[in-house]
Amino acid sequence: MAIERTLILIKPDGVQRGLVGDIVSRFERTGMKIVGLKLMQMTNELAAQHYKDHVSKGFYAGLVKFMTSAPLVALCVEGPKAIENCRKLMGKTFCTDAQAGTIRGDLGVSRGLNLVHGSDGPEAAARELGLFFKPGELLEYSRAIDAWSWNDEDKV
Ligand code: IDP
Ligand code: MG
Repeated sequence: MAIERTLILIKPDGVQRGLVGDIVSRFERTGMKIVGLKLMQMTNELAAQHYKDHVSKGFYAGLVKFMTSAPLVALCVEGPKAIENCRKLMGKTFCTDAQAGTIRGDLGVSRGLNLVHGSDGPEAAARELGLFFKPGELLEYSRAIDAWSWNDEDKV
């Protein structure tokens, strides 16, 4: 089973609405491990790099304005198939379409104000983690409970 790392952002609406604890908990309680965590404000430069694939889209300007408007929380989450699992926990892009049980489905009612970002593949995860974290800011550590969260049998 591939152990992956992925970038999660709790967007400014999540911070403003006091949902940081709830959202972090949804990733944490799966057994995945938080290996990086910071409160920061996205600059226009960082937004341009992070959302470079969306630059030609009609919603790009509004997206950058939203993402730079107030602090966000950046997380690096590690675990088996972490990239796909985090996307599953987040739900569909627009909260209006996201299933109950997902972060966007449970906590949001908007389209663009959708609370979280999660990398959508291994290349994006590596690139995005490099934008938000310096190498020394992502830690390697074990927890006593790790063997009960994912273990060697997962490799079978
Ligand atoms: P994702 O966050 O589910 O991966 P993307 O298609 O990568 O969705 O879009 C990036 C972000 O841009 C979304 O999370 C959302 O905040 C915003 N966005 C995407 N499409 C629209 C739109 O049509 N209107 C407004 N905002 C949008
Ligand atoms: Mg995306």
